Amino acid sequence: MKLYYTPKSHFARKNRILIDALSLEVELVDAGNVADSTPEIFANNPLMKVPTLVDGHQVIYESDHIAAYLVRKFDPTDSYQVLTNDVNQLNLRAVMNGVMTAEVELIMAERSGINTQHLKRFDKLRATVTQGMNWLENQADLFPQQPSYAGFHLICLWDHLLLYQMFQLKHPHLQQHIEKLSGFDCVVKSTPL
Ligand SMILES: N[C@@H](CCC(=O)N[C@@H](CS)C(=O)NCC(=O)O)C(=O)O
Repeated sequence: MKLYYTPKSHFARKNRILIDALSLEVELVDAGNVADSTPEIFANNPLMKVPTLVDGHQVIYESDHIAAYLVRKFDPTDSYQVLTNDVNQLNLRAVMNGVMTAEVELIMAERSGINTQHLKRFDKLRATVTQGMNWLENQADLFPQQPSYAGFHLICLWDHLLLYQMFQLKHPHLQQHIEKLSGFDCVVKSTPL
């Protein structure tokens, strides 16, 4: 299997942590510049995004679909609750994905030379991140105490926000979960530099 990723991609990191936690053999293929519009570097993902998983002739798009595919194939007991149907857990996942997407849009816009300040659309994306993080802080006790896919997701989101420094992180309840997860080997290995 091959995972097309970049070292800084927080979406791909969700898969990398899970892959390590399940001790799966997956070759990592660095897609390079994700701003490029060349489908080949994304394993022909028509959306031109990482991550993409290639398993023989099967190609899988979307980080959460990749996680579900790996768990269905290799982890029948679903050790990290990837396949949860719990509505609260799915809401956590939706908000984390929404915050990550809004942050990526801001980063990509600035990288392509757009000054995102004082533009209504980008103000909304900034508000999405701020409100999303505040919502997660208020729901922090929904995160499992044991290592879980929700926890892996949170640390990917958190470390990426720290890396790009567009937002202040003052979320003590989330921070407690982050500190616990930061000691987990599979998490440390993929920390973005
Ligand atoms: N919903 C997708 C989001 C993937 C995503 O946005 N990836 C970013 C990198 S972190 C990307 O490749 N962006 C390229 C672009 O938007 O042009 C997933 O969960 O896999």
